Order: sequence, then C-alpha cells, then structure tokens
Amino acid sequence: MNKKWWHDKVAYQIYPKSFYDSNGDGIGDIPGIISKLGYLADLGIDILWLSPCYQSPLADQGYDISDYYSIDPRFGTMEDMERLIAEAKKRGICILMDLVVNHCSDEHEWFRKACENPEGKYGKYFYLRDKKEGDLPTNWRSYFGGPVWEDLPGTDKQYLHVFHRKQPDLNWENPEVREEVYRNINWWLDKGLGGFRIDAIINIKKALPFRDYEPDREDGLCSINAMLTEAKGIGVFLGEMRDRTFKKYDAFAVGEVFNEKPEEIPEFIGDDGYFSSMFDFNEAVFGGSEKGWYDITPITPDDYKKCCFEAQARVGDIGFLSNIIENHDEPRGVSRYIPEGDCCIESKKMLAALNFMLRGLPFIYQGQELGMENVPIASIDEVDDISARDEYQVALEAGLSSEEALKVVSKYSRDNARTPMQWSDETNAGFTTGTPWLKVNPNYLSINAAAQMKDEDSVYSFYKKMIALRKDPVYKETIVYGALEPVWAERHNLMAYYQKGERTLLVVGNYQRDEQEVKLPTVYKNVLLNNYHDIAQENGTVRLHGYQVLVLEMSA
Ligand code: TEU
Ligand code: CA
Repeated sequence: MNKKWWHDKVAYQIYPKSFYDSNGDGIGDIPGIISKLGYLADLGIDILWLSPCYQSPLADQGYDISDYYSIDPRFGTMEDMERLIAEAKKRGICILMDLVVNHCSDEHEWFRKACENPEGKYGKYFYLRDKKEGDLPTNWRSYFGGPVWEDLPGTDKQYLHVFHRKQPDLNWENPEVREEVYRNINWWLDKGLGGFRIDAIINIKKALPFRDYEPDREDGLCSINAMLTEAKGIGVFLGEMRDRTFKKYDAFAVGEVFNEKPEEIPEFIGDDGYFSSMFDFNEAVFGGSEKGWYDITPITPDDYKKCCFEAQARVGDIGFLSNIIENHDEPRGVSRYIPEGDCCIESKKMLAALNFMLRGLPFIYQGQELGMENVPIASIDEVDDISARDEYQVALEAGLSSEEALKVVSKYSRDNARTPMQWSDETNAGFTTGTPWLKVNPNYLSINAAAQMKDEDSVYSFYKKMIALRKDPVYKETIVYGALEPVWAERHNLMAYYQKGERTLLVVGNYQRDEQEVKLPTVYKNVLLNNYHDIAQENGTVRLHGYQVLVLEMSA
C-alpha cells in the first residue's frame, strides 16, 4: 500500500446547522465554525468534513442542493466559506465538503427546466417516465417511504427519487450530467478544499432497464437494495470521476458506501481506488431489517466486536477504512453501543478507545468527544428528521402502539445526532443566543465542552489524549500502519486486539460492568491509555474494572 498524506490524520465531522450560531438566528453557520477553529485545532483535528451548506430548501437538511455554486444564506456567504478554508489552513486543517450528486433539489434550475420541457436537454438530466394512471413505472420504495415515483409538475411524466420527493435523482448515464458534476468538483477544489465526503454514491448506478422486484412489505413495494444488487458497472462512473477530479489534485475522497462486495474493495479503496477511503458501516447496519426500524435487532457488545473485526479483516492492508462511532444519520454511539443503563464516563471512554485504535482513519462526529447522548423525545411532533417521521408511520402500520412507535423513533432518529452542540452550561448550551432550530438536549448542564475542557478526567480530555497518542512520533507508525490482530476473540464481553508494527500495542476493553480477568501474553512496557487511575494486577493477570480500557505497549 502506498503511503498517502492523509493516512495519519484525525478527521472531525461538523453538522453546520447545529454546530455554532454566530448571529442569534438559531441556526449554526460558517462564521460560527470559524470562531471554533481554535477549539478544533487544540483537540488535534486535521481534517474537517462539513455536511452540506450549499443553497438548499433544506427539505433533507441540505442534502437537497438547489445551487452547487453558492452557499445558503442561512449558513453564510461564499466569502465566509473562503475565509473558513483559509483560516483552517493556517491551523493545518483542511476542509472537506459534502458531495451530493446522486440527486439535486427539485428547486434546482435543472429540474425547473425539465418541468418546462421534459423532452429538452434538461429532461435528460433526470429519470423521467410517462405517467400511466394507476400504474407506477416500478414498484421501488424510496428510502424515506412511499414509491420513488412522483408526478413531474405541469407534465404527463413522472420522475424518479430514491430519497425524498424533493430530491430527484440525476441521470448519471447522461454524459452531460457527469460533466456538470466534474466541473463543480474541480471548481471547489480550485478554491483550496482538501477533498470531499461523497454522499449516497452507490445509488448513482441503476439497474437498466427498470423493472419490478419481489415486494417485501404489505405496501407491495420493494427496497431499493433489490435494484442496487442487480446494478452493474458503477466502476465506470467512479473511475471517470476520480480521473477527472480528485486524482489531479491529490484530494481526499471518502465514500459513503453501503453493501460493497468483498471483491470490490481493491477497486474502491486500494492503491488508485475510486476513493481514498470509505466508511465502515458494519456496526451501524447490524441487525437492520427490510421491515423498518421497529424490527431492528439491538446490537450487543459481542456483536459490536464481531462487526469491527469482520470489517477489518475484509479490508486488511488493501486500503484504509474510515472508522466512525456515529454520524448525522445515526443515533449517538454511546446510547447505541453501550448496554442500557451502563452509559457512563468510563464506558464512553472504552468505546472511544476501542474504535479509535482500529486500523483506519478515525472520524469524530461533533459532540462525540464530549460523550453526547441521545435526546429524550416526548412526542412525534418534536421530531424533525424526515426518515424518523416515516419510520414512525411504518411502526404504527405494523401494529405498534403510538407509545411503542415513539420508543423506536427515540432510539434511532437522526435527530439524536443533530441536536445543538453542547458548548457550555449557559442558556441553549451556549449554541445560540436565539431560539435553536432543534431542541437542545436537556443534559447540557452536565455534558458540555466548557466543563470538560477543565476536567482532566473528562471524555473530552480522553479524546485529546487519544489524538495526541496517534500523533506521537514514537507510536504513530504502529498505530497508523500496524497490522490488526484480534486477541481472545471468543471471550464474552471482551474486545481486544494487537496493533503490530515497529512496536507492539495491545488494546483491551472490558465491555461490561462486572470485573473481568485477562492473562497478558507478555509483559507490558508502557501504559499508553487507561480510563481508570490504576491497573489491578498480579503475576501478569489483570483484573479489569467494569468498562476499563487499556492501551499497552508490550514487550515484543
Ligand atoms: O445518506 C444515505 C443513506 O443511505 C441514508 O439514508 C442512510 O441509510 C440512513 O440515513 C440511515 O439512517 C446520505 C446522507 O448521509 C443523509 O443524511 C441523506 O439524507 C441522504 O444521503 C440523502 O442525501
Ligand atoms: Ca446563524
């Protein structure tokens, strides 16, 4: 594997709307991000991924772009964006924007022109089909519920949207569409971006000609996955995009890739892959069901371990995964991966270390470094997330009571990660002086950055230590390029692995509240991380405290 400039970096995801509001309108913005660059640099962040802040009606919170060349006024101006890129660079931080090109917004000029003249140039930018009364072109269910087909306003046609109806799919088979995309990517890279996170990219290749698949619910529709499994040849688009854009700039590109086949990994993230890296979603998708969120099987510590090791083994040293505990589409990791009732400072640090020390590029989602948790939801009316609102209906239709359905939504709603960043114990967690667009988690009085920055034992301080360890010249080579080797893989509620490179590191976490003993294979030379103040040991046997995690340098 060739070494790349970004291999030893630490990345951080910002959800602009909820990060920091600089002007009191209740919406986070780019000047707000600029004012927090000091915080991010101090934490040790090198790469900053911004969820979309382009012009958008925000039907899906910016993942519906109406102009790829401008910044939405709610987030700031193009000058703000340029200033952010420049100010970040001064601190050694590079910016990634979100590339959302499976679809645009129905308020984009292309779509408006397609409505005006579906037979013209812009009609070919989308997937249009003739409307037949009582008969949809296909029986696919959109990710956010309901059929993927919607009437094209003012015409006798329908258009395809695999996400929300306000997110019409772009027709990647049309070379003109691809040219538009590449031109935009290069335009941004010329502004000095470090690269992109690439949204929902697996969806750009459709199985043609369109056909129906076996329905998988009472609604007679089928999951998009049925069509995607059949779609072949996405590599032609992805390779072309790489060659025309990222490659020329040595930019970083991380793909939001679901359901990749093992044989595709070298093409995707090997040397000269389509992407620099791709996210590991193995833990996030565990237990998923085509029926809906209400049917998800909750993940246990043993499942979590298995998912991590499986993903690591699949990729090996072919390339670099990007490891996450959460993102803006997922519940808070500490609320999901730590058994109910056990979410505390120690267990949060354990989860952090087990994930952060894996081979790959660590991505921290805003507030994760504080151990932010899921938000209590009292009623479905409080929920903003369009996918959670749909899943609530799905649960009701499946026969759950409204109370049960609300419980499901509380657990998995994307709002959990989207509540405002908890900066301090001041009003609205110091996020805004106005009314926040989404309710602040009431636990901000005890979980906030200001308090944790002063506290040596906080989750924040632990993240800072982990990041510093990854950058320590003595251990960097081993942590970044070491080979991961699971240890005691069959032990219950214990997750442990070696990182073997120039040095030998052992990462071991007691994934339960009860103590647990391990007999160390060799003696250790140094304790690099410990979420307790002591190590209880006798003759090489360590009695791990509940949720204790250790990173040890072993004698080889
Ligand atoms: O997500 C793609 C995607 O597949 C998600 O629908 C994911 O399966 C789901 O959110 C898990 O709960 C991307 C973005 O990250 C998401 O925020 C957007 O809504 C979506 O694309 C459409 O652009
Ligand atoms: Ca604002």
